[in-house]
Amino acid sequence: MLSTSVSYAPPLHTPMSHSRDFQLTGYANVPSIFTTGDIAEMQENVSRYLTDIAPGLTPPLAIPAPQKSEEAPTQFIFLGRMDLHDVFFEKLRLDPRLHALAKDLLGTEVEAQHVQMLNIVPGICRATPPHQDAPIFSIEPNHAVTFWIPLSDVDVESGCLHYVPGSHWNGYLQHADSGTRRLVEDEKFKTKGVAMPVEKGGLVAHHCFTIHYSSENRSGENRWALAIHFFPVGTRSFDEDEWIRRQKISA
Ligand SMILES: O=C(O)CCC(=O)C(=O)O
Repeated sequence: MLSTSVSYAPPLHTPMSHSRDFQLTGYANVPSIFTTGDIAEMQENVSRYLTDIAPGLTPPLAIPAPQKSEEAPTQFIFLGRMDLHDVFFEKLRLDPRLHALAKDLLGTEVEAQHVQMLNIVPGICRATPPHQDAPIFSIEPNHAVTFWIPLSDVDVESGCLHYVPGSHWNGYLQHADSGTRRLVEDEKFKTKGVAMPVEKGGLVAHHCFTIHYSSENRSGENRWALAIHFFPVGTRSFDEDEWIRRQKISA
């Protein structure tokens, strides 16, 4: 029998702390949800998709990067609705680990909507500017989570996401000058974000009102990340103009 009592500090990231972080800050950093084998399989299937499927698709389902020269091979910066075009990505959309996490974060039964791929090609693509996902989704209730799953370790140097803590509390923010309703004022928010490096196998999750952006990719390698969106069961979707009309816009 032990003569001294030992107290153990709770682990830094329990599922409880993910949902608490998400509610308080509008995001959560979830390490090691996938195994090394899972990520290798995702990488193989993304390569196959890029070779066999993407060249037969047109924007917005596959968006090529601007070509540096006519001879340069096509590089894609965005692949949309991969779950509709390939059974591997349809299975990923239904992954029970992701569903359990999304249900916990949103506090309700969920449906996964889209599997997308986002690439920042170094030297060609700009960093992703600050924005909220809500106007892109155009849904009610405005309660959704994006899982962002990089296929390699990402840090500030290679274009990780940055989140503005607590920004989800303010609802929809329109940027008067941007010419697009999807962006919020760049400079103001770029100093407020917290960098979210992710190690391969982990993901970051953000609420649809959380302001987020990426850093530039200076790594010399493509920065591939999958994004999957989860909405509460029964969510209604609107035309974007109609959705905008329905919002109360925060200053
Ligand atoms: O991959 C990126 O740089 C941006 C991703 C993003 O904005 C999103 O998934 O909501």
